[in-house]
Amino acid sequence: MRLLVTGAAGFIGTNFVRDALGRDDVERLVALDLLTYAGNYANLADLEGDPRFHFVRLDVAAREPVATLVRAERVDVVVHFAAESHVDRSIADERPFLHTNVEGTLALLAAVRELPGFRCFLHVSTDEVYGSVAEGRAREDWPTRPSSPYAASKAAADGFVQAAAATYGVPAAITRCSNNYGPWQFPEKLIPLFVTNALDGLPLPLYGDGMNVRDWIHVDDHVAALWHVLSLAEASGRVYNVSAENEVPNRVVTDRILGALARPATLVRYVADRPGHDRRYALDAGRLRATGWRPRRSFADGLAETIAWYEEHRDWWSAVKSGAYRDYYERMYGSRLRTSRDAPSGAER
Ligand code: NAD
Ligand code: TDX
Repeated sequence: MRLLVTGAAGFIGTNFVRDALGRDDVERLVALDLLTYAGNYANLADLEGDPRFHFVRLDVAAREPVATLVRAERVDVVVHFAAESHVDRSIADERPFLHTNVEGTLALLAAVRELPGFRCFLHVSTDEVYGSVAEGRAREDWPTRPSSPYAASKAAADGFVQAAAATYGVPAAITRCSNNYGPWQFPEKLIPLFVTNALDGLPLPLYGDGMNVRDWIHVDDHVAALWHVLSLAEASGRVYNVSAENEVPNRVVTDRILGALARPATLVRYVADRPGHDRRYALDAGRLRATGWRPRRSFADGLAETIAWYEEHRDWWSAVKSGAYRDYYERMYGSRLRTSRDAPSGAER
């Protein structure tokens, strides 16, 4: 494979690239990333010694440079992670989400449309496109009902990938994965934020009543699912849900983090809810399971290992949580924490 991995310096991209370079079917790996606030070159710097690895700092939505790059590198597989990925930021300003998630995907699709020998555009999407799942588990044939600007931008990108497959015959597959956790996750997302705050004795800001449910999967299981989908050679724009079918309310995740770190429950602060907050995500991964993929990590083991990783990598997250992050944190949580409670309003803890 001659791979182009976009968003390579982000959370899942980093885990994917580090895994890819351990495989002998990877002849070339071009890692593209704009290095926004969420991208961190330090995650990949030690890979520069591998002659197969080439890092390029580029905006994925820059059509001409992207097209030139894929031609020059004779890319035959694209794994497209590059995105603005945080729901709260999309509520504050949707424009970067339209640019990167939609225009970036369109630029890549245009770049590979007539590329000789091109085999697969693997579009890494999300369970959020289905919206809140009141009952049962979302299947791939469910309609998309995005609640946040982030989810709307991902659903739009999914549509453009399917349209490119149908209209221009671009070989493509789409994966929709549930919430990931693991090493190198930017500490704006629930698990790394709460682990690093708890390590520093800072408040853990739980939204609403803390009973929203997320379907958690270890990033290694997501990465393995992506390789599995690439191996299926099913490139007609088909969608595959990726999930360990592991639904956990946020309060329970929080209690487990506090328990693992032996920190007091008094760190938990109930804050004003996220607008449009999806109550529950739950995916049916039957289609992918039927092809032989299985998640390997239990949530108990995966979460314990992840917490240990953050304990051992304080240098990494201390650097990430300095500078612009402090302004972000104050904007996102400052006034909410000042009006927070130690129990959800009108409910039992
Ligand atoms: P992340 O925010 O950690 O990383 C995103 C990366 O994209 C960063 O390195 C950033 O610098 C880069 N990027 C942003 N804008 C860019 C641009 N214009 N050009 C080039 N690079 C740009 O995100 P993540 O959690 O690693 O998610 C990766 C992908 O997986 C996203 O597409 C996301 O929608 C999807 N996904 C994530 C999860 C999850 O739980 N984290 C679950 C399902 C799907
Ligand atoms: O401070 C917080 N307090 C809180 O209660 C944060 C950051 C989150 N939460 C809640 C909101 C959600 O119910 O925790 C849950 C998880 O929140 P996030 O980590 O922000 O993830 P989520 O909104 O579920 O979206 C994630 O999963 C799907 C990723 O950010 C997406 O990129 C992915 O597509």
